[in-house]
Amino acid sequence: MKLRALFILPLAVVLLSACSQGRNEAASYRHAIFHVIAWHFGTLGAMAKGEQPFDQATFEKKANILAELSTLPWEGFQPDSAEGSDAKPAIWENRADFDSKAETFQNEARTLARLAGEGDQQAMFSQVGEVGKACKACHQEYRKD
Ligand code: ASC
Repeated sequence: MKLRALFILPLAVVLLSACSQGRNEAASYRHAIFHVIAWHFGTLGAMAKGEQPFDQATFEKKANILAELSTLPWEGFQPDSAEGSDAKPAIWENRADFDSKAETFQNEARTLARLAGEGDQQAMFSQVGEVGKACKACHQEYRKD
């Protein structure tokens, strides 16, 4: 009996962690999207701060990519997918607030893409700040440190 437990316990641990990995496909999905978002937003931020030379075509392209990407992570916030991720359970306790912050981020990203198309540098750079604020608003409340 003892010997059997010796084999069954580790097996149970492996199976359970495989299950939770499966469940956290949702977390992996949203994490991947946020990673790509951070990559493109990083360039936009660097241009807005003068840390990287401004290039209209690059800015516009990345602003458009960002607007598209901003719509993608949310389906990854499925119920019971907080575990093992940076997402706080508060997301699922305050879902309406979380959704409205997600909506704000998408709106700000869309505005940035529109402004990028219009080519007014000052407006574009200041809108990068608004997008950053929208990132931060959600991270402060709903992402673990
Ligand atoms: C990023 C990034 C964030 C946000 C945030 C904006 O590029 O990875 O989490 O911008 O810093 O305030």
